[in-house]
Amino acid sequence: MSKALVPGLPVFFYHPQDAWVYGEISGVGAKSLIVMSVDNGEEIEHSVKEGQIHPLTTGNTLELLDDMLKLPELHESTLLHNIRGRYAQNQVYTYVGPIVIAVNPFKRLPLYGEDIIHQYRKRGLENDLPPHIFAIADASYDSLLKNNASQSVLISGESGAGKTETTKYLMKYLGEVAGVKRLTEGNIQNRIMQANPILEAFGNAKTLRNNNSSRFGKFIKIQFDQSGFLTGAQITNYLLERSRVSKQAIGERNYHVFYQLLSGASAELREQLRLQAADSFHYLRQSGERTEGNFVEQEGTYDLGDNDEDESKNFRDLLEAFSIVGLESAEVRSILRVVAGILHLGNVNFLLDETKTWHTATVSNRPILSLAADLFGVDTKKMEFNLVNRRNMIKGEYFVVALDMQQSCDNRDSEEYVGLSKALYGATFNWLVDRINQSLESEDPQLFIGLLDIFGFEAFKFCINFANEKLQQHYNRHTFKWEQEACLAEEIDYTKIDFVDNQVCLDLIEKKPLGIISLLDEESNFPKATNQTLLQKLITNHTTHSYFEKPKLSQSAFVVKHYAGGVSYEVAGFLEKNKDSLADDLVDLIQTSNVPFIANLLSRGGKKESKKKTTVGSEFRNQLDDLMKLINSTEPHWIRCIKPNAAKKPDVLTGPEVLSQLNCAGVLETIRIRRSGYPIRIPVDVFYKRFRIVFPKIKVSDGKSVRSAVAAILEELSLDSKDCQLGLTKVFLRSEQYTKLEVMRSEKLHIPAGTIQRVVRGWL
Ligand code: AD9
Ligand code: MG
Repeated sequence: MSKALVPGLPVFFYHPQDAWVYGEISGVGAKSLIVMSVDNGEEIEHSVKEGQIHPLTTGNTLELLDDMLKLPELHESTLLHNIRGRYAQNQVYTYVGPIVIAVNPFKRLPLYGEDIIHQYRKRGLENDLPPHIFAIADASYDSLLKNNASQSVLISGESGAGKTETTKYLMKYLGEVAGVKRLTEGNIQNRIMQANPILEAFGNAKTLRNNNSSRFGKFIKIQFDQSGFLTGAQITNYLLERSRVSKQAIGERNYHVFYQLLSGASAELREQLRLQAADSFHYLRQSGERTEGNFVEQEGTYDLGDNDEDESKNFRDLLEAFSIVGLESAEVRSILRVVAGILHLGNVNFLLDETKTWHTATVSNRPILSLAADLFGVDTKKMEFNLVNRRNMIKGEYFVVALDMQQSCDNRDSEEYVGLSKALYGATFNWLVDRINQSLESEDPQLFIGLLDIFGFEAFKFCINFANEKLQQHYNRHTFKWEQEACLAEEIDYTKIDFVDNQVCLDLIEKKPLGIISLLDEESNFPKATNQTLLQKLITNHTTHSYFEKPKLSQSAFVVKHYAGGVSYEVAGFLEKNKDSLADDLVDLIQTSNVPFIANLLSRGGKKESKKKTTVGSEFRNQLDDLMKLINSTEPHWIRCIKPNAAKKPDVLTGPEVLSQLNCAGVLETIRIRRSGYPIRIPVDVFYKRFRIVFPKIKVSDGKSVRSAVAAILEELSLDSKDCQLGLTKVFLRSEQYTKLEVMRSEKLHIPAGTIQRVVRGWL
């Protein structure tokens, strides 16, 4: 047993349920230590192995800090202690330098009112206010104006961590502080905010992990003119989870809009759309989750509400949002027709056609089919024909092939294929995003603050992990590589930090022509390919790749070693999920609709015309490329959302879960690198201009260069090289030294304390 571990020593010890807990050594045994902790005033004794003890060597480690870069001692335990202690005091936000860690409170805190918004205005990140996401919003708005440069706020975290709520608060902040130039544009803030209930009705659903889970990713650009007035917004959406329309896991629900419509439709609308109780619709009743009424609030949680009354209100809110965003009533009617039509289509069943010799299918409940066909505005007979037959082109001639039960079901919907209901729903969602964008279009779209509310779920798990890998690279590069490279370029001494760039892993996924996505596409276009041939190709090409593994126990999976750990992908369903196309016959059918909105729904962007069909994988890769280009053209800010417990309860924080999220988000690494480097860098000329007033005797005019004048200033200050270094073009400083300099300058200028501004944010 180590000598240092003596009774009386304060320590953090690892506890399987709570992760790191504070205690005091009370006894030393041969193989373990006795540690006492206090919980609710009660002393508890633990037997702990030496390797699971982290002694507190600095006196004040238990103090809770706003900014974890200032933690006197850096370790998982101190980090968790800080986050946990603050959370217990309802301080859900904590800085890691310019990054905000946001722990979901799962209860309404009085943190977002207009008074609070105005407190944070013009205060940036350096202020004496408690850490807040509004400080990030303010810093980005300020940088947008000062540097005339677009910004992005990248919000990450697992499902239910609070990304979407955070995004909405940021939108609220920006709308509130930016204002509009002309009163006629006065309602642009409102229109932007009202995009949310629409997107959430159609794109969010109750899952086991989050009662209001976003089943798509989004990047929303809030646009400003050069004077900072709000001018508009544009939304890009990513990978809506369409499979939810026809199937949900036990305990989960379909998209909110279905329940809202059924609860909230007027008698007239119910009649027009032939609506019935929710549990008469196959798409709404299979998951066993409540469809109407009798929703019981679990103790201690609060919710958006999904009982009948709440859903009716949500429906009224949705209709109001449609109208504020500017949808015409004919458009709204058409959308609701599609939504209701999809529900009826889900009830269409097939049976084997006894009149045929082969296993061909026929529709077993024509009256239901005719309800769906009427709502879609297409001919019932034609619709039936197209569901159970397919036209194949062979040598320039069309042949009609009768489909079997499975193929007909695939045409309606099925786990892996797009099918008619999913295609119509997905297209409606895209149409809505386009329509909202039209309504929020800006005349002056140059400058924007982009808010990325990325996926916290795993629809096509492979694509989502790919996106996260990309974003992590951006984050790594920004935080780590730039730190190092900037120092090297400036020829200043910089302790090298081990840095692993994940480009090699990304190459495995996205590089052409042999990356996983390319091979997936190749197989998707090859008629005889199967998921097994895909797997074989992947193995043949990548078996020696350092980020690829063939699992020992499975013949049907491959492993990619992502930054957050290895993930095993079962290839079953890969080819099917990658195909984005609905049978041509069904597209043609929908185009014959007598409802113009519906007739145009599936032919957006002339996609159907192109010979080679796009695949989900390559379309996503392109979208992601565009997104990364866009983000790279902005000054980035990060908010890392943390889910404190899986039960969605307030005032509960489960240590191991939080720790693993902090690790995944790279928080520990960030602290290490930032603390070991120089967080402040100022170009020498800016430095000289700003601080020469403190040292009036040092002048450039005496034949000196600006840099040597700055060197003379630094010499006057006699700073240690640990605290400050002069690079070729920049001065590198630790925050404390910089603050001291600003104080000296303010004293010279007789600026009252407290109004010192940090001029350097743009260069950080
Ligand atoms: V998912 O990836 O879309 O499944 P998100 O977006 O990360 O997930 P969301 O923002 O939807 O999570 O938050 C989940 C729930 O946590 C919300 O419905 C609220 O009930 C709760 N939440 C989140 N943030 C806050 C907050 N700042 N204050 C109060 C919050 N409650
Ligand atoms: Mg969300």
